[in-house]
Amino acid sequence: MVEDIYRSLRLIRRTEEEVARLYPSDVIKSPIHLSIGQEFVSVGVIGAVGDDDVVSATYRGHAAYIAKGGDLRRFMAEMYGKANGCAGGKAGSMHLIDMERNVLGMSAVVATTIPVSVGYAMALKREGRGRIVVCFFGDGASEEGVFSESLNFASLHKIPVLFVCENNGYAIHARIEERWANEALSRRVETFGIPARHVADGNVFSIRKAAEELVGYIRAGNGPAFMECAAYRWREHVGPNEDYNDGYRERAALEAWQAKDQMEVVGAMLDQGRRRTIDAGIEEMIADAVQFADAGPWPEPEQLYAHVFAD
Ligand SMILES: Cc1ncc(C[n+]2csc(CCOP(=O)(O)OP(=O)(O)O)c2C)c(N)n1
Repeated sequence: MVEDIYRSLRLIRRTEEEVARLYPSDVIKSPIHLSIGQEFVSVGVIGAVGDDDVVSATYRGHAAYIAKGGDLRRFMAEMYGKANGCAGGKAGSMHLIDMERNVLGMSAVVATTIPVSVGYAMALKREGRGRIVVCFFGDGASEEGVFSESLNFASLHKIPVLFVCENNGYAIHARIEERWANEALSRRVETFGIPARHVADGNVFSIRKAAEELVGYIRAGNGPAFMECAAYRWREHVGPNEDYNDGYRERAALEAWQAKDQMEVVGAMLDQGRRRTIDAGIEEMIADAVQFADAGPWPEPEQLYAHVFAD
């Protein structure tokens, strides 16, 4: 298990670092919202569900896509806007989808994937095979009205969905202290009759454990559950750079999170020879994905009109 967690953390981190490195060359045709530093939330939670379970996320969704086993070649080709990308080159970084791996999709419109996830989970409940949806979103998304509506509906109808709030303390540049009158998000969620956990220690194993417990609760037919996971966005809101000179946050906070970087913490638990082998394999995968993206064809203009309406 430790090795799997490390591999996933490392693959996400290195893939995003490669995306950031390539970005200034303009081969990437999409805005990017990096999850560097926050990967452990996706890795911990998704480790607690099975391949048949379904995951949705936000425009900051690379980590969830990759942790769920989304195709890395098609991921990179999507960044490049190529026809062999996971959404044919039309979606870019913010709308990743891979239904073969049960990645339901991401959206740039804050909180919109929350009701979509509830709807999909309702269909899974009717299907009756015990599958669940994991729905990732940010602290900012929890301020949208549709969040409360979705909690109420899911609780009322016992919908099998695990809501996961990645609380990185910012909505773009607005600090949470300026936005929330009361920080007790988990207690607010509990008032909907939904069990809620707050994992504040930034530890991937704590997240995995809490997720396993809540997934068991959901699979037993009890309805939805909720997790709030403290995290920190290391890079700027959108783009490949750092932004510690913008005046809205201090580098000291970054350094505190970097000191407990889960990729390094979990990596140190492995045999170091084994770790080097894993790392080398990951570099090969990423180089292969970049080559695939580079060589891919552009979409034909008429593809603009495909997939706009459902038949
Ligand atoms: C409905 C809607 N309102 C506003 C925006 C502009 N916007 C883009 S990202 C963002 C902040 C969201 O913060 P959070 O949900 O905490 O996610 P994070 O970026 O921290 O991962 C806002 C307000 C949007 N994309 N969609």
